[in-house]
Amino acid sequence: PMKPARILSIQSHVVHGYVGNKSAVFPLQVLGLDVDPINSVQFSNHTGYDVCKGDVLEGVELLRLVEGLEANGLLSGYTHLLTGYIGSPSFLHAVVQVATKLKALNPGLQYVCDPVLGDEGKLYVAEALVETYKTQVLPLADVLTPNQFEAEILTGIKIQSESDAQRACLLLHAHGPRTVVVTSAAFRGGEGCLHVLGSQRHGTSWRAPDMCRLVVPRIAGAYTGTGDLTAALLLAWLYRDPPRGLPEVLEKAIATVQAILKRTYEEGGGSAELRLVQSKQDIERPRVQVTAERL
Ligand code: PLP
Ligand code: PXL
Repeated sequence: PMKPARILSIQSHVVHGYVGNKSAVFPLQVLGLDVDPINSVQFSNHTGYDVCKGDVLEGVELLRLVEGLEANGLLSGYTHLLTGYIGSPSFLHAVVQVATKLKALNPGLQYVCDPVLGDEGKLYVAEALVETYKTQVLPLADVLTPNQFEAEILTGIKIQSESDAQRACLLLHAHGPRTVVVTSAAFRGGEGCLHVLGSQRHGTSWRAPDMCRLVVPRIAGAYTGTGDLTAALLLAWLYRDPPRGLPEVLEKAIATVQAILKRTYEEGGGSAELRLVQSKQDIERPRVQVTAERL
């Protein structure tokens, strides 16, 4: 019997729509994991709309909430920390302090870090965050879920092929995380598809990590919150630990992402909010269409 999962999820809240905690909490709950959300911002909607209003939590305010949890003895029960988009260096520093404290209280705690820096060649956070991620966050992270661009920024490796992505994973492992999933990568010649690359280092040995790949059709449209959704599903399936290990984790998480994007495309025409609530069954019982190959 597994220890019941209790996740501290530090992510954005939006009143309307599904990014950050709004796209992570529901899938985690549907899969039976207990999640305590801390909202790092509260915005009317995601930043891709014409107007976005709301407030940002300061690092000291995050630390105050964590102090309250600690004073009631509620910090020691967490099995996972999940973090996503972080907008300021001071907030990232506070997250580093929280991760350090949680690990001191529970050495088995898994920190699942989505190092949100940008996409498609564009950085959308302050440059100063990159160095903090490299030097302070990576050593604490157990699971890292960069996209292709984020893996490039964190490693300095230009990723144009699968072997480039594999080299990037090796370098990321060397800085801390035992599990790395490059959640989407596009290579020349493969225009209509996206590659997902998973890599898992062995406990303490020098053996080469186990790697696997999944190739899925790219679903037309521009969606926001997909990365947040993917990281949450990977956390849940890693925790559930299916028999075939990482390849099966990738298959199940990505099957759900694809089902949700397909529904969002069909019902919303390619630029809508994720059809998350409508996809409850695809979260509970992903129908795997594409299998992951071991490399
Ligand atoms: N991740 C996966 C696994 C996908 O299949 C897709 C689209 O098909 C996306 C993400 C969305 O792609 P992006 O957000 O990179 O445009
Ligand atoms: O999905 C990343 C994300 C998180 N939080 C906020 C966002 C976005 C993407 O637009 O606007 C507030």
